[in-house]
Amino acid sequence: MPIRRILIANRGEIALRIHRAAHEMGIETVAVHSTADADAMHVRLADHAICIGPPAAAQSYLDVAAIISAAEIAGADAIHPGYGFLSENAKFAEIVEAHDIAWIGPKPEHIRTMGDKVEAKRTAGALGLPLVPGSDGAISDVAEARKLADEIGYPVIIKAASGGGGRGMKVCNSPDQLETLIKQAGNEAKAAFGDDTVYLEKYLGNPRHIEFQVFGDGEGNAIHLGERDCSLQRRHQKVLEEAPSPVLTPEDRERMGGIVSKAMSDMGYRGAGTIEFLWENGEFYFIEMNTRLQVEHPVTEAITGVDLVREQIRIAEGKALSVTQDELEFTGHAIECRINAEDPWTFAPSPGKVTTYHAAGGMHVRVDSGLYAGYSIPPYYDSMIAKLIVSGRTREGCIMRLKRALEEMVIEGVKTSIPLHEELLKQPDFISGDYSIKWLEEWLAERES
Ligand code: MV4
Repeated sequence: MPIRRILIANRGEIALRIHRAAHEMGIETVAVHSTADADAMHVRLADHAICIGPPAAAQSYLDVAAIISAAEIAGADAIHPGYGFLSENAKFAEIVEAHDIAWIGPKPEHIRTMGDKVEAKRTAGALGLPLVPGSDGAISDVAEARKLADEIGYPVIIKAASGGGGRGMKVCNSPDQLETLIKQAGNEAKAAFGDDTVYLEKYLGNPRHIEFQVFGDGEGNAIHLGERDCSLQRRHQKVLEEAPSPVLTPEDRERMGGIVSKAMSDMGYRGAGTIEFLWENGEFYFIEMNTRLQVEHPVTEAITGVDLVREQIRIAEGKALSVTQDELEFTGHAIECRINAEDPWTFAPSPGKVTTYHAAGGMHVRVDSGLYAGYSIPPYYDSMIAKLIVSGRTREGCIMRLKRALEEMVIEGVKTSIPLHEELLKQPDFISGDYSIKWLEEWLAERES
């Protein structure tokens, strides 16, 4: 069924990104926003805007009844959840579909499966993805966990089944800490997620985070769009992402891409997904799957030429994937810098009024941002205010272009992470591509001293 009017259940740059894709397809948009976002760029651009509540996300962007009511009142025939907020809430997806509104996202059952990290791992294993050695499912007793940890060798890591994104993890270096850490992890998981289920894995000491973009039509056709290297993170927040990964060969890509797309085809996956791996010494280990569009999707768009949001909308309309695997080509390189309203070195949030704004431009430069001069960045939400994405034929050329683009970018009135990116681009380890998930925090700690 063709979609005529999409309700965008999100805010910020991603709401604008969805609006743009919709309008390029001749589809109307409905912005739903909190009182704090009344002056947001995407609210101004949308065809219809409905205020759904106060600033607190729980009473606006997470208020299912308010969003469904808005969709009914505005006559929206589809909902795009963006990322974060309700995007990986299986119950919300079910409610949307029960109201005969197209859900621009994966099947609710797949969102639910992948949201439970134990289920996700079991499913991934059954589909033939390589796993980190560890417990087969949840840990049910300490003696069993001890036996397993002895077999696979220390250090091991204890993770919460409901966690993800690094929440509720404990690294255990020796058998005498195991019982305490399992109990601690369970208690913390219970308090944070209302579920004390934990599982155990071999702890990888110095991996890279490499994720594959996948797409399915829900009928057994699936493709991969290559990988992104997201190893540069601080406290589980990605800082800079690039595609392709500096460490993969075209053969590695083709092999892993083949494995992930076969897996998605076998499960009948629908829509956009990201399969996260840790990569160490040339081996991939599945850790999680995200059943949504990701912040860093533009680097994939840059090297494939595929508009991922357009593709999501087409699939929700019941159309086929617009490209086959054979037609897809990976061309050149792309890097994204996440620009946050925060102190570049202390990371303290810096909301407030943007007095001057000038976006970078020029060849192969993309800025995804709802900023404008006079806009007030509200203090209630994520601090990311812009994404700067550059592409080029080579990684070296990309880095040069990124330096030039950062130089051009002017954001006054608030502090931003632009100076952090400028320093990062000068680091020999970054330039050579020789970095793991530990690199950024180690570099920041070194700078401190
Ligand atoms: C790990 C790991 C080492 N070994 N699992 C963190 C987020 C969550 N998605 C999985 N995470 C990790 N799982 C094993 N078996 C190290 C991390 C990890 C990490 C992973 C990706 C990117 C940044 C990270 C930072 C710290 C720890």
